[in-house]
Amino acid sequence: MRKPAKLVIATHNPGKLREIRALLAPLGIECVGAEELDLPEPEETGNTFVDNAELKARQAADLSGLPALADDSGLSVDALHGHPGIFSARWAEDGGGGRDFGRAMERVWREVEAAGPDAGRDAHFVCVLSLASPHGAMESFEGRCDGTLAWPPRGDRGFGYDPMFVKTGMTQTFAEIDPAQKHNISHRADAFAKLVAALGEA
Ligand code: ITT
Repeated sequence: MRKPAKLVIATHNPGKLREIRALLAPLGIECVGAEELDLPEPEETGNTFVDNAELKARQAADLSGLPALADDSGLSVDALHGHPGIFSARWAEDGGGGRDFGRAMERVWREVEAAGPDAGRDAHFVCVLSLASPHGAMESFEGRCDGTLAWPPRGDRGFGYDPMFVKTGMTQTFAEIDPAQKHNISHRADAFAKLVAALGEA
């Protein structure tokens, strides 16, 4: 796919929107958020990160008539056989239409402790970025960031599970470091580098 002049960022998550805008800024692409266009939030019916990223990108491209970039991401914990994974946002649902990541992180930690000390504390974030054209083309790029879980959660920057995630080789959580640093080393940055390389080759 060629580098688009204008792109819909097909997410309703303000934390992701901030990060994707920062990643796209150097590319000189005009970005518009899904909420600015009043696009509905699709139901994530897929069984994989790729399925869900592609269904979000496809819906936004079809409804807006513009190329659309969607992100499906999550935290996969080894001791929980990859959970919450694609259910990362759903583990935070508070029953009243909102999200409570404090509660979601507590559930992760509770289940990790229940798995016992031998299960370890390793985890990784996954991010799939899907770029859909309104004419039917679709390309997806997967990024990953390995690390370990920290408890209790630390830091008030970032979003989602950032306060309990320490990237391998680091000591601070993703919620303690400067967001600009996270943008260089995260699962989203990894996927984004692959996307940019593919656009450069088009
Ligand atoms: P959209 O579908 O509208 O993009 P969402 O929040 O529902 O927003 P996902 O279904 O992809 O997105 O859910 C992924 C969840 O995983 C997200 O809500 C975060 O809490 C978590 N997550 C993803 N990337 C993260 C990151 O960089 N840091 C911390 N948590 C992250």
